[in-house]
Amino acid sequence: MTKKKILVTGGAGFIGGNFVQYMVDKYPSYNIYNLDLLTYAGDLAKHHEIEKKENYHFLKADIADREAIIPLFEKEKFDYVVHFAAESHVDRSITDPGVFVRTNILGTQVLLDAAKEVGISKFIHVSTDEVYGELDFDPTTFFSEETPLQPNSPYSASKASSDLLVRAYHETYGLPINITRCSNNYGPYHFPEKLIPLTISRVLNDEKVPVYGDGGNIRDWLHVMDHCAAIDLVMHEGVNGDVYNVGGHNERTNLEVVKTIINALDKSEDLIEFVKDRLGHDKRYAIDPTKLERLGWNPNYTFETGISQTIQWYLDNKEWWEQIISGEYKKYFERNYSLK
Ligand code: NAD
Ligand code: TDX
Repeated sequence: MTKKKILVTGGAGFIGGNFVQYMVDKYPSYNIYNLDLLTYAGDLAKHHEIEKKENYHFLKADIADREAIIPLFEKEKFDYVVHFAAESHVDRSITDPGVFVRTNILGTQVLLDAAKEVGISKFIHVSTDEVYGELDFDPTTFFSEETPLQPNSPYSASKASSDLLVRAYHETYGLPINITRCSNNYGPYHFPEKLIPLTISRVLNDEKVPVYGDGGNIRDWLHVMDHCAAIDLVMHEGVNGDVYNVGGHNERTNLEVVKTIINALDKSEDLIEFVKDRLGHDKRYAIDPTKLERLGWNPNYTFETGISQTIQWYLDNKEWWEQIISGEYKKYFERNYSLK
């Protein structure tokens, strides 16, 4: 029997990387192809344990490069595409939106054209709750799959645009698809420009932690392995054409998150430095995951168990994040913040 071929785009990044490892281990009967351009956010060091496995393959390519992507699909005839590759950092989208339009919108369209021309079993598009815009602080309100799209940042606008293209290829050409929209992920291999790994790495180095505005903005935290299990389920059981929200009811203010980490590491809250707010900073995200729960998904982690596991992982894997914060990223951080 020929092995199913699963193309994972962005598999050198944070969530795609965890998903590739999860799939390679769980499904020896599938061939997993990790396609990634290896931008500043991608690295292959994280895959040292799986890179010799027979069912893991790496392809270096740009999803927006039509001349590379279409022939690749013609040659490999993938069964599934799980599409993570994107520019993912909101702050970078505020200073440089152009690359977000190219990668997130044009890159998705190239992949959709390739999938349409060659024919696939399903295209799973990994999106974000940020496409719904922001909620106010009323704790009884949540994003459902029917919430209108109202993205506020150049990042979320580019993701919403790609969601609409995926939907259109389903409606117009009958391409089999699912779209998933998850809340903020955290866990191993999270790039240290995002709030949780930034806080852990800076606190461990006794450096100030920049908290935007008054720290009262709320995010709904999802452990990356719970997200991987959700995508696996949607890939195999999701109803063709449907959207699924992914989130585990773990709302915290940013200040609560930062204080939790500082206290777990037994450091002083004096490390907190309130800085200028992010432009257009969304107040609150919160997911209603009922539809996915009906499909059979439930998170394994609470925020408490997940954050402890994550902090321990950063303590055990210093060499991974230290080599990142010592390079190009250090220059980015210095350009964007003026902290001691
Ligand atoms: P990430 O920034 O860690 O990784 C992105 C990966 O995509 C990197 O490996 C990068 O090299 C690759 N990439 C970028 N441009 C590319 C291109 N042109 N061609 C090929 N590869 C390219 O991102 P992440 O946090 O792992 O997010 C993955 C996906 O999940 C994104 O689509 C993001 O919008 C979505 N998402 C993320 C979160 C979160 O909390 N991190 C939450 C909701 C949704
Ligand atoms: O230094 C910081 N200080 C701070 O207060 C940083 C980097 C962030 N913040 C705040 C901004 C947000 O309210 O913390 C919150 C989380 O910020 P990020 O980690 O940048 O994530 P967010 O902007 O919420 O977006 C994330 O979740 C949704 C991912 O980066 C997106 O890719 C995903 O779609």
